[in-house]
Amino acid sequence: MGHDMTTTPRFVFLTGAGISAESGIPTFRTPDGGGPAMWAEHSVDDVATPAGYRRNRNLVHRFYQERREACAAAEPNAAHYALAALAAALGDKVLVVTQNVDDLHERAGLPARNLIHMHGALATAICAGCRHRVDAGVYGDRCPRCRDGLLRPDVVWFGERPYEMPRIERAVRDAYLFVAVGTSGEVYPAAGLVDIARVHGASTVELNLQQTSGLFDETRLGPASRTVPELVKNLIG
Ligand code: BV8
Repeated sequence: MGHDMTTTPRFVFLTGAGISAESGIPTFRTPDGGGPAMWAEHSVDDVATPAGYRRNRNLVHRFYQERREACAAAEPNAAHYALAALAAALGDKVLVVTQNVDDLHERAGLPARNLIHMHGALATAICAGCRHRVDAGVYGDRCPRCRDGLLRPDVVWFGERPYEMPRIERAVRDAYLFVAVGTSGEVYPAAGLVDIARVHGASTVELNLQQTSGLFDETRLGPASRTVPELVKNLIG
């Protein structure tokens, strides 16, 4: 999944479920008008942990297949497009680290080299045995490479190591500006990135509907579809 970054990113964005809320994709913990929060409808233990997967693979496959379908029916919003425009203007100086597994950043035009899915992606499946990754794939199918393992959601569950942490931490350490968009800051190690940014001298900004913690230099309240384009306009004029 990795791409070597020829230039050290200076503008690092951490996005969470809130950036996709206005695209109609439910967030995890905060009912955002659209419908119930995701974890209000499904037990985290049953659908987002390795133990839950071992207990009932079909339930987990259905949960992620439903989210794939919801994601396919959703469209990127102005916040996703604004980050793609920023990357088009500033190239490798921009890195978006998303906790989201939807593909709305990609569909808004953000290049793969400017994006890290630290919690995985619905667009790919991975072999539970040999970790071979395939595009989409049908969960539960035999792995086309080892023919032994079964394809599982390519998603980082609780208790599993998030993807590309060394690259993410390096970028956050070197950032001028660290912006958290639409995340509750409840899940680690993602929620700890702002501390690393601040300790290494970055300016830190939170874009959210509500302030989540006092850890940011600045909190700008409002829907991401307004606050992200405004901030991008500040950055590229
Ligand atoms: C790990 C799966 C170790 C994919 C998810 C300290 C250090 C390290 C770990 C831990 C720690 N303390 C506890 C832990 C364990 C655990 C954890 O953090 N638990 C929490 C609950 C206490 N962390 C882990 O298990 C992680 N793994 O640490 O492994 C390790 C190390 C080495 C080797 C082996 C193991 C793994 C965490 C990843 C879990 N997977 N998802 C999926 O199904 O999607 S997490 C899940 O929550 C999502 O992926 C999501 O990314 C994440 C966070 O949610 P948010 O994106 O913030 O969404 P939320 O609904 O919470 O908030 C939405 C926000 O948007 C709100 O603030 C709202 O106000 C705002 N909003 C809404 N609408 C808008 C808006 N903002 C702007 N505009 C709007 N329109």
